[in-house]
Amino acid sequence: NSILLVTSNENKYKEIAEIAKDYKVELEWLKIPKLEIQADTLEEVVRYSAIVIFQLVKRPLIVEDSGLFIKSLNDFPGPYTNYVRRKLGLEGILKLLEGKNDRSAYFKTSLCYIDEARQLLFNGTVNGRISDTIRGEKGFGFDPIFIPEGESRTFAEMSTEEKNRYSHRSKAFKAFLEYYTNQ
Ligand code: ITT
Ligand code: NA
Repeated sequence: NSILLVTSNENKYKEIAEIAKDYKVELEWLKIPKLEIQADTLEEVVRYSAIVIFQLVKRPLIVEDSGLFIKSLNDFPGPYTNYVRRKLGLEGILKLLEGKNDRSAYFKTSLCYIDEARQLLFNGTVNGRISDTIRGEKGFGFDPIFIPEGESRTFAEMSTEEKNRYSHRSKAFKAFLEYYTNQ
């Protein structure tokens, strides 16, 4: 009775596997893209993906979608983070923030668990700021330009364990795993 974790992103899987070690839940990685709709919220994206994939595989599963929300850009790129990463990249974001004093931003993860009986949504966020330069080799995506509150290092300068102490993803998954293992 394991739960499928649906993601094409190996880094995500590694971060989540590290968290799940501390819980009596078995996660099985299903490495496929999650069929994303274009929507203005992460919640809508994961809900839809979960339903569509559940109809195909008919087993309990989790999908998650994450995004970077930058305050001085009116929370852009948010649900469009993937697209912006591919089209503008890290340098593109740094360019958009040139001359702006407020570099605050947050990462958010929405995860959807679905089985025969129910659909559950959990969120996690981490506040922080966009760095002035690209720093660090670890992690993925926008990690080299995101500094969580209370740190001077970017996520890309931290080990998986350290990132998990702060991250949006670890908060969302811990909330789910607490709920799921205590029901
Ligand atoms: P899925 O198969 O799970 O969809 P993905 O890599 O496409 O994998 P998302 O759509 O959730 O994942 O990610 C949206 C974008 O946000 C993408 O460009 C990621 O690189 C970036 N991102 C997500 N989580 C991140 C994190 O923890 N740190 C840095 N960037 C992140
Ligand atoms: Na996405």
